[in-house]
Amino acid sequence: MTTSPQAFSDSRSTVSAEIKQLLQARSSAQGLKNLYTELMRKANPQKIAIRTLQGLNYSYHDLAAASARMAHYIASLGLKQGSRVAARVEKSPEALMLYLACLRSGMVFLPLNTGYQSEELRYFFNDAKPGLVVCDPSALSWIKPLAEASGCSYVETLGSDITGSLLDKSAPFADDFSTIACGPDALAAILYTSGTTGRSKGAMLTHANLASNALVLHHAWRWQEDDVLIHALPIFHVHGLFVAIHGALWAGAQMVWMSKFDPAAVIKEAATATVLMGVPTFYVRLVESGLLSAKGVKNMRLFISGSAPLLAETHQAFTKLTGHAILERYGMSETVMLTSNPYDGDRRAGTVGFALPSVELRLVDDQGHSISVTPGQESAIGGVQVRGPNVFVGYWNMPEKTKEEFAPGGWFKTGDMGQFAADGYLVLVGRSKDLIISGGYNVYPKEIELLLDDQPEVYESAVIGLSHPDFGEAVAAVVVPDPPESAVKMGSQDEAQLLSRLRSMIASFKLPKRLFFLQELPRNAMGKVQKNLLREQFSSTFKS
Ligand code: MLC
Repeated sequence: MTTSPQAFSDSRSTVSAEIKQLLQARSSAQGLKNLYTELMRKANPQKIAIRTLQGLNYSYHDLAAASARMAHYIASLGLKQGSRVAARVEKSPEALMLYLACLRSGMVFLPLNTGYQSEELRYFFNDAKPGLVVCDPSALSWIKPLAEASGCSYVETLGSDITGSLLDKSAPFADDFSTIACGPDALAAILYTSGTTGRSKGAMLTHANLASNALVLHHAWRWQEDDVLIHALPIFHVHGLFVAIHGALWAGAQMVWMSKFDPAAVIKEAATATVLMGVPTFYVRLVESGLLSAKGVKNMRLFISGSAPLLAETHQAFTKLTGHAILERYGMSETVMLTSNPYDGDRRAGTVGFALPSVELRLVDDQGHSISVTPGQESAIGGVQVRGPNVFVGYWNMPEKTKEEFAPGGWFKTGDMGQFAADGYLVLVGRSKDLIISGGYNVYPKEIELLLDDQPEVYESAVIGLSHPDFGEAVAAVVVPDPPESAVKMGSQDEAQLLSRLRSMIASFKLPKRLFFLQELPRNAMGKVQKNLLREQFSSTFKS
């Protein structure tokens, strides 16, 4: 059974009609030709699109002109439409222009976390086979050989200070570019998410996936041209790249651009801005800063949280300090945004609200049967499944994995467990997959366990998420050394040594914040490691 809550009922049919029109087949005159065209439809060329804290202003004309020059440069390489452009670059307005240039030239944007180390990049390059790799100038010496080894012929640099060969080579080209009409089903981006097996999967998102979601959120969150979004998220993930940037551009609004999250800077800008999007850690740190007040944020109209569960106590503390109820929503790389608490009405702590217009949600039992939902009654708990124009088309190069993750009828299995409250709010109650979400980043334990188990002093390991006051959950590892009896002798020096070796192999957000040594892992009768017992044993590790 799918939900039909009242929260979005007013806008549901209008938005659905608009989406239908937008996503019409490519032969149609009004249909979606290119996401870029839709994103820039309301753009006033003279208007400031991005203001940086360093005092630089970028108009909508600047975004269009610079992305045109880059699109010309990319087109001049002779890459086939649909070629991948991998970017491991620091956050900058020019990095956003690169994304727009990829859309315009029919390339597939592949953003990569700037924390990724060489083994992680080797995997992404070998899997996605990018035609062009763009990296920070400081990383060229080690990224170029990795890119070339994967068969990539073009490697350019882009610094966060308006430097790099990409800008130099794009500079001579014209300021206008005829954006390619690639149609709704063309891939716009591939976002890698790690997986339960330890192998990362590239979620393929089309122009239609992203455009339909941007349109839905435009209405749901009442974006206006005079909005000013505080943009403090990284731009290599769905949240910062699609939800935040698409929202602002679609409305022709302005962004205040921060290279990273800093509570004092956010609070200063909140005096004149109108919208903030963040992961729960942003809100925890804002509350703790001691700088929040209702007066200080009186111009703000909306605070949105997502990518990880927001604690009810943070929700309540924030309301007490500011008078604002944070709007919590729910999404993932494969589906962009699925649900949202209502703009008008009760933004309920501990819930993720209602299915967005055009998004269908259902809960299924262990056998995969749809759980029926009776209005006015709390539903049973079940696996959350979704379908709609926002749902990705599959994992890059992984047809079997893609098949596994979809149920008959085109329902995508989110891996989250949920329950509908009597009045239709969705409550996420757990995960069916072994996944840790730390400060809004997903970490699959298997990837870290495989790495640990490869170390000579490790016999076996179990990676778990422990409750953490700042990151929500933190990665921790329980290690059985080789030989296991030596666990009793292991101390902080061994822990530091092992962690320092891992640091050069994985992005730091995946690095366990603590390692514990045990002689053996607790196992059930089937031989499965009982991670719940380990989580219990070490539960107070990060308690403040
Ligand atoms: C940084 N560190 C983290 C971490 N971020 N460790 C675990 N989890 C994280 N999220 C590491 C740093 O490398 C450093 O390690 C140490 O922790 C302290 O760092 P910090 O200075 O306190 O962190 P900071 O740079 O301030 O970053 C914290 C943060 C950042 C929360 C601001 O992680 C962030 O911007 N998160 C947003 C993630 C995001 O955008 N997710 C969206 C995914 S899309 P050391 O060892 O060097 O000291 C998605 C779909 C959806 O999920 O629905 O949105």
